Amino acid sequence: MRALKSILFGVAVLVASSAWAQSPPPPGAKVFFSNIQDGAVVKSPFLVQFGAEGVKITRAGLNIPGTGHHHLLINAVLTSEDKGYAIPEDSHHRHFGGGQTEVELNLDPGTYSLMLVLGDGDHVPFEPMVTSDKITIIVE
Ligand SMILES: [Cu+2]
Repeated sequence: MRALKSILFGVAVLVASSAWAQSPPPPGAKVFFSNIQDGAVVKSPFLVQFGAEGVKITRAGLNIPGTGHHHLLINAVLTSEDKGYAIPEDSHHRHFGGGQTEVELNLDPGTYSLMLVLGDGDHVPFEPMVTSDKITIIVE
């Protein structure tokens, strides 16, 4: 089932990559970490909560104006080359296509960067991108 899901996701990414343009973000949309700050020292497992303003967080696939869903980048960035494409899905790019607004992370000890990126119903970042600040955390 997991394999089928990732194949289906891959197909969706291919379709999204070729067929959909980027949409402008909802006016004034912001995303941010609401319970963790830059420089935080934590122990796994720990909860990361995603805040949003000016956008309604929904599940993926709806494509209703004014909505989007969260993506969490862990030790990753999106560059200008990623613009216009669906955000990849892997351990560094986590999708919350169910409309989730938090996640419990279980990371090995180390230093990590975390950043939120708001995506549209097709998992494509808005243009201009709506992201949180990129924060650095230390997992003990
Ligand atoms: Cu997504």
